[in-house]
Formats: sequence, structure tokens, C-alpha cells
Amino acid sequence: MKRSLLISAFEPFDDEPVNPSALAVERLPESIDGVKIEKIILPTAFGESLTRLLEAVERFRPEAVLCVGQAGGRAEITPERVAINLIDARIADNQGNQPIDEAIEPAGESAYFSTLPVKAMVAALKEKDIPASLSNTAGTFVCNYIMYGLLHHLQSLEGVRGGFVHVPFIPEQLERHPNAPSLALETITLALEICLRTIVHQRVDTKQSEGAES
Ligand code: PCA
Repeated sequence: MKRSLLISAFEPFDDEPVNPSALAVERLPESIDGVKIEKIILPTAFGESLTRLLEAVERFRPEAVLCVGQAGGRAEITPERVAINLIDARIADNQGNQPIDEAIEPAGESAYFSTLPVKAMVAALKEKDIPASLSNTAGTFVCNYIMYGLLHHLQSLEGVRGGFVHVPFIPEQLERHPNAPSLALETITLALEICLRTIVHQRVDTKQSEGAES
């Protein structure tokens, strides 16, 4: 069977005109080193985003799933280490829902770790001079929700790896956020390509410290 990876991004939210995750994912090549890249843009909404992602997992049967979202205010590409079983929405999602302090899976684990080679991804990005670091929180909004929901689902799919990467604003968004850091769309697109290539070639993560004291 042909190898494939599934990569997802999100539609704009919080009155932003664009979401860099979607713009970058749309620009990715159709395949990387012979592995087909399946792309899906998800609504930024609790419920429907995960339903649509899991439908795509069933349809494409990828060997790994990488979800991508915008983290406005961050300056680096940040693979996420962990997703927690909690929603605490600071703003409403694109369907007007704003759950506060709700479990994603009431009977689920408190958290799941990414099963992607997150440290190798950070190292590969830095090697190309792209600002990157490992993040220890994916937040408590739709991105954490989808990462947790994906990893929960993958518990029952032997061998399929999954995880999440947050990306910064692109310069055209700074009109609304004059003091925020940003990265060029081309850099974000290249960064995602590097992450996918790392996933294709590396199953076991590199043992090197990406720890933080806070
Ligand atoms: N970022 C949001 C949700 C969609 C997106 O791109 C988040 O970090 O939760």
C-alpha cells in the first residue's frame, strides 16, 4: 500500500482574516520523499473539527497525522509535547461555543504525549536556521482539543503516530497585532515540510534535552 501522511490546518478564527496554518498547508507539495501528503483544512470549532479529522484518518489510513494551528504571539515553530484532557475556551469558537472547564473525554486519560519525533523536528528546524522550540502546552482551546482527541483515537489504531505543531502569525496579520512576532509564510511552509520529512524518516525520537524550568 502507498505510504501517506495526513496534515491538518485550521480556518481563520477570532476575527483574523487568515490562518497561517491553512495557508502553509495548502502550499505544501503533494508528496515528500515518495510519501503522499493528504491535506485537510478544519473548522475552528469544538466537535466538528475532530469529527472531520477522524473521518479523514479513516479515509486515508495515513501512517502518521500532523495537526497544525496558529499560536499568535509565539515567535517560533513549536511542536507540542503534550495534550491535556481539558477545554477552557477564552473566546468562542467559530460556531459560537465557549466551553469552560470541561473534559474532552470524561473517562479518558488526563493527558497524552505526542507520538511524533518532536525533538528531532525541533533539531531539524534549527539546523535550517528556522526558529523552533519544544512547547509543553498546546493551550486549552481547539488546538489542544484536536491533539488530545486525535491521540485518544489513535490508541486504538496500532502504529499510527500523531501530534501537533503551532506556528506564529505571518507579517500581514501584524496590522491587528503591531507588537507580535511573526514568520514569513514561506518560512512556515518550509518548516512544515521539514517536520513532515522528519516524521517520514524518524520513528523514534532523539534523546536530547529540550526541557524548560518554567
Ligand atoms: N489555533 C487555535 C485554534 C485554531 C488555531 O489555528 C488554538 O491554538 O487553539
